Amino acid sequence: MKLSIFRALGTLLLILSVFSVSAEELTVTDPWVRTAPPNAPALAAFMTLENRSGSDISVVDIRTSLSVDRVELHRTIMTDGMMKMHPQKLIPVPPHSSTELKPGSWHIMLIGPKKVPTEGEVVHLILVLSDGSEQIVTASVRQGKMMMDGHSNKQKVD
Ligand SMILES: [Cu+2]
Repeated sequence: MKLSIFRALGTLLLILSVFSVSAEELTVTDPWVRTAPPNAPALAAFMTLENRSGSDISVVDIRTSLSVDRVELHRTIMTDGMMKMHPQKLIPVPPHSSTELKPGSWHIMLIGPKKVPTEGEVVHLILVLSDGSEQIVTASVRQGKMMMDGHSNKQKVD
């Protein structure tokens, strides 16, 4: 009797591990959302994505617990001597390497927040990966440099 329960449990664990393979291959470190004034038109989220697998993984979409108009994937690139952000279709994480989302580089843009969260609050982000799997990330809201990466409150976010 006990044996069959263990066997059933083993089978269940096996099924669960098969379903979570892709999520485990992408490791997310230090997710955070940068503090912004209460009237900010957009918020930036950052984290480090590490791909431990031998194949390409990319983040193709983001959903969030925060009420926003939309979410975009951005990359800040130096253009004509100015740091400008460009919307991207995906954030690639090559095999056995990392992509760092940080000010002045790749980032997630939460556009049109109904209410800007304050320092210390948490924001849940769901990363939708290229293979259709999803990974939930809890980002804490904290201060970061504002002017380094082409974002300012005067800048148009579209
Ligand atoms: Cu941006």
